[in-house]
Amino acid sequence: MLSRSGAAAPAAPTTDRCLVMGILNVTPDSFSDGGRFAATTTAVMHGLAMAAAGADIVDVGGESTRPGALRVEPDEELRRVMPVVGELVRCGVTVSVDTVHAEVAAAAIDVGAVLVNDVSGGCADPRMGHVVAGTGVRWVLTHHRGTSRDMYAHAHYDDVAADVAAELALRIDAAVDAGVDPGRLILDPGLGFAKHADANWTLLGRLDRIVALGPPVLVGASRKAFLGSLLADGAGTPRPVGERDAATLATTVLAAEAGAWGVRVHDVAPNVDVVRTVAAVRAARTTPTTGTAREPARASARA
Ligand code: PMM
Repeated sequence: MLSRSGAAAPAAPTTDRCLVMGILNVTPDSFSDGGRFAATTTAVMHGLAMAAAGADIVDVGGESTRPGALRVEPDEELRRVMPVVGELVRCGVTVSVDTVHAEVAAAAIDVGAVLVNDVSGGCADPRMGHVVAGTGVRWVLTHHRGTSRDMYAHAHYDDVAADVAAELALRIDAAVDAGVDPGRLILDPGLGFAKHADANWTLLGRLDRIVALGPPVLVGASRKAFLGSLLADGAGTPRPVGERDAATLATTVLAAEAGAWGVRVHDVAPNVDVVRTVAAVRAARTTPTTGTAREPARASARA
């Protein structure tokens, strides 16, 4: 597949373990790191730091998706993300673009982004499927209902794992109808998107339902509000965003153990340690061992 500029589309990384996608929000108002990386230079430095810490992909986004956030026009989003995407690619970093706008996706792909992370699951911009089909990049379809402004009005499920799986299956069909190679799709249960805490916990516990759909699965739990609520203090005040990383690591263990393709996280280095550890355990399960090498010496036991 060729990008619009005619270059061969680079491949997204593959490894024998769950991938780690580092979050780079180039926005003034993201819930977790709002404003910290709004300046291009700071953002690029943070992206490079995440890559150095072991991120397999750096996910650059220019529009906050926190509940109640207003939509950003594509022109403003382009202004925010393009210098960062371009510079990170130039430095050899594997980059995805977190956008629901086809125009932004196309521009990012043109300078070397290898993956479109679309939190609308292809619903926000009907041209997105065409862009993805034409360039051959990977496309994350995230489960959502409504928009950031009204998502909680739609947060009602009969059986959240079954409902999310069924709705993601419809998004796969729509993507394939738009000409996208199903092998390029990645699914995301969309934790926090039109989901209250109980729904997020259920989905984390039933990731097998999403994995069973077939495509690789990405999980984004990092520092989200449901972790803050769980860890609230005695007065009911949620744990601050910056103090949710241990809980995030627990979700990474669960996701990797459930066979997720990747986790989208803020604090890259410890999450890389986690996915490597889970991979070692999973590999050990399938590798027969004789036990002779590590058995304690019997002589001393007999003495
Ligand atoms: N969450 C956010 C933004 N983008 N993309 C995917 N694929 N999955 C997510 O769960 C997801 C996302 C919101 O969180 P942030 O403000 O920390 O980026």
